[in-house]
Amino acid sequence: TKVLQRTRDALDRDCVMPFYQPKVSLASGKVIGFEALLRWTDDSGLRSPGEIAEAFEDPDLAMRLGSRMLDRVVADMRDWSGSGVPFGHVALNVGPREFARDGEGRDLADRVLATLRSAALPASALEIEVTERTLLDDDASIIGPSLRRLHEAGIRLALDDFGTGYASLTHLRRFPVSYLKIDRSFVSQMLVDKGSEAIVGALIGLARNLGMGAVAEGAETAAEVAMLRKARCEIVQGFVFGKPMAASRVRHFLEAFV
Ligand code: G
Ligand code: G
Ligand code: MN
Ligand code: NA
Repeated sequence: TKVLQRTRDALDRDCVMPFYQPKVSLASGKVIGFEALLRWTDDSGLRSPGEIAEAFEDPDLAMRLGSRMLDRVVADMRDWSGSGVPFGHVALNVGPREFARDGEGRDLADRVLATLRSAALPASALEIEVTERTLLDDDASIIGPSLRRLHEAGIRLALDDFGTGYASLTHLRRFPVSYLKIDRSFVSQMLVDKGSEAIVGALIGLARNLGMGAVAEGAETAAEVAMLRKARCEIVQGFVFGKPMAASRVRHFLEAFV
């Protein structure tokens, strides 16, 4: 289809890259890391992953997109490390198709750990984000073992879009989840809708009681941040602190951030 061809073109032209959105600790007020978000470009400029959603369902293209993102993220972290940019960590989104074994029989954990090792970066520099759907898709039992090996190596796992899916809570306990990321749809309604406020509070409490951290996504205003602070949310990500930016802007962003 057109989407798949467009994705192939973008990969072949080396026009797929990560943008980075800051994550802020409410306790320290500091940037503790960034989420890597895929961006691609064509003649009309910067495009988002939603426009190539179909490619993430294609086994071959999903693997190519995933390995391009991993390579670029690790290269950016190596550059930042080398020049003393205190980026904290980078959280990489990984979809269900990206766990497959490659031509050399390596699974996601093999690829991630080898790539980090080749750049002499510690496992703590990287986080992995998956959605509930990815955990539910684990029919071949490849995802669970990969995530456990990554966890044992020191890579933290965050459950993305939490609250919007349909994973039962027993799922949470079968996987080594360190953070729950509270979906933007709740955070953006929190000030105007009592139900969303209650859900955000409940999810933060759930994370704490399970020994996990809570990350609120999509905060756009100081009032939302104040409410999240009151609800004892540890980490906030959203336009209020910064939009996704090119790797080349991260150093300046950190220097200017107060
Ligand atoms: O940045 P934006 O709002 O356009 O992202 C849209 C969606 O694409 C988000 O749900 C995000 O999780 C997903 N996404 C962003 N980057 C990646 C990536 O590198 N890999 C995968 N699998 N999904 C991504
Ligand atoms: O699904 P995932 O959480 O991986 O994707 C995050 C998406 O949400 C990114 O595409 C990012 O651009 C977007 N996003 C992040 N913060 C905000 C925000 O404060 N407001 C809005 N509208 N979108 C946001
Ligand atoms: Mn995410
Ligand atoms: Na999310």
